[in-house]
Amino acid sequence: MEKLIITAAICGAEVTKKDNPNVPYTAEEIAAEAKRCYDAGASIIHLHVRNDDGTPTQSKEVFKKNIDAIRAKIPGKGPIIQPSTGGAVGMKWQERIAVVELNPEMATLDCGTTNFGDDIFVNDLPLMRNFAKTMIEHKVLPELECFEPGHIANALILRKENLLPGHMHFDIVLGVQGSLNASVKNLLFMVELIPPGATWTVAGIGRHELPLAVNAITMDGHVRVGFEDNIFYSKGVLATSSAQLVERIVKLSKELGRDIATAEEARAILEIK
Ligand code: KMH
Ligand code: ZN
Repeated sequence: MEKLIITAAICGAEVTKKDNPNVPYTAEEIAAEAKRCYDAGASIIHLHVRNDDGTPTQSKEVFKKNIDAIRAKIPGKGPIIQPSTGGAVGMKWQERIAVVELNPEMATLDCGTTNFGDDIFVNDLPLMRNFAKTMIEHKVLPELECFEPGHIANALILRKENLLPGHMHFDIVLGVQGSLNASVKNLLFMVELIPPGATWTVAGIGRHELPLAVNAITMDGHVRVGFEDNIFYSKGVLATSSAQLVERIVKLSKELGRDIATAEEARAILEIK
């Protein structure tokens, strides 16, 4: 099997220190958390950023401060940093996409509108085309976030329109309230829609993170864990760091006979030049 790419989603836009005091907010906290996850075996850092009071922001300047802090903490080329262009529900598309101007190696491209708890997370096809074009201009590899099967169909529309010319890497997010629920059956169904040559990772929300991750390890998929998706290590026990969740995936994957990709190996798998 291909080596396992572990993405650490260390911060998110919704979870707060009230939910888990270990959620990082400041650039210093985020850089330290990114380093812990990288040292534990994560090759991609999925990045949201916050104002110092913890409110989510898509400010390009704040992203730059956080990315610089991560790069300063980790010697060498370090992890693939994958900023979010999803941001938080309700943000304007102009603010969401601005981070791509920093030319990160990857960024998320959310592939369709979905219910998101009580809210609606808006990603219509014109917005997707606009984001995909901007990523082409800045040579950024999109991570195709799909919350339900129709989102994969949307990505394939963009592929046909030549707006996703590079390697296709899908992130199957299951268990967001109001969107497709998390089950192995739904994961299988989504995976079967993914075209040959593409890769995929799974992000199970809450208690679904671990079982879906273990299934992905055995299915030649990849895994995302971290506070954005899940704040617990086990029932009722808060995780001390997203790195604790990464460490467990490393342990389980090795037990299952699958080695962990370094950041350089992840770049090769994802065809990031
Ligand atoms: N915070 C969610 C509304 C992404 O990073 O692209 C969207 C999200 C997806 O987290
Ligand atoms: Zn995100």
